[in-house]
Amino acid sequence: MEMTMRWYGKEYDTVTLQQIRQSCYVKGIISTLYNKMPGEVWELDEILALKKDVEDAGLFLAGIESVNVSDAIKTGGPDRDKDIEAYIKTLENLGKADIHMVCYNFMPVFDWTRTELDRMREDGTTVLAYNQDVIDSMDPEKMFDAIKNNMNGTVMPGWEPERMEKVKELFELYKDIDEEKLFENLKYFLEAIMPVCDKYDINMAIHPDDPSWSVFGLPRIISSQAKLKRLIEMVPNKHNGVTFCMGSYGTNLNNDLVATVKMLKGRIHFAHIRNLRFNDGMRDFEESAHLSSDGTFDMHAVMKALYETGFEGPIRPDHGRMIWGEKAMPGYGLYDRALGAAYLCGLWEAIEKEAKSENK
Ligand SMILES: [Mn+2]
Repeated sequence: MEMTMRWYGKEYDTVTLQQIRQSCYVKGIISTLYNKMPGEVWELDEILALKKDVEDAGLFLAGIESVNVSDAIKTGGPDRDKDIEAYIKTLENLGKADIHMVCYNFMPVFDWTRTELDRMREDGTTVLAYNQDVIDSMDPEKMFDAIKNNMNGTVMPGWEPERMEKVKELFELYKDIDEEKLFENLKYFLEAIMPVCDKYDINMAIHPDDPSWSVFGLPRIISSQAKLKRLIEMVPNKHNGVTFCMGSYGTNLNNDLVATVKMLKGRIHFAHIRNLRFNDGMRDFEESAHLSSDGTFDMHAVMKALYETGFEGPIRPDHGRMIWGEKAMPGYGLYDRALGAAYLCGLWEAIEKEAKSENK
């Protein structure tokens, strides 16, 4: 595996590349071109400029999160083919820049959903949290305002103001889209882009729905082992893979994380590792520290499953808590993600050394 950290670019991130490098545990950067709208082509020189920034800091660009998919592609609208053409051109330019992992999602209207961005824990740290009662009583159009007022003055990916101003229109756009239709549109998209992925060896890594169930009545298709099986079987190409986002699949306690990793052998191209603490079954949970004992998941078992299935891609500590008074984008401070990276590297080293000594 390659230990990485997500970085929001010079203009938006409170964390610098130099700070990330000094963590020592993190060698790779996951980033994107934040000025790009879905459907726009990424030019080669723009990609190379991002790559240069990262390399000048002594790090490497391990992949893109995300190249966003337009609503026309997700809904099968009139501009679908035009947008797919632009997407292919972008992939081609990424391939030319020697980038081989692209994360994306196929979620309608809302990206990830949380009801609190700064829930205070007993020790004074704050974390992102989800409460189903809040969602059940909320008008989806108010969701954006609730998120916006809690962003510490930053722009959260997936919650861009330009997009959220159009929430009503977006719901209208998806009104006839059910799970079947969404799967069909995803298949159409993947089949169209596979040739360019084959040519440049680009691993596509779809991000799961977060939380892994339907919110506000919208269809969500990347949420369980059965649906993941359908995804990888419907386009049987190794470049059609997934982001194993543990904190997203894990929101549904019925998802067996270790079994899911094993089932996805060879098709996990990117891993987001995070722990959750459940307070009221699945109706209320918060993003805990990475440490197994602070949350619900057995982090060692999941890392071991990744190791045993031969995972070699980029991995990143997912959201972190806000600790030591840091002011940053919720979930994306430096300190707790660095602690997470150190912990995950420690687990990996132990697992690897143990496996090698057993094989002697
Ligand atoms: Mn994730």
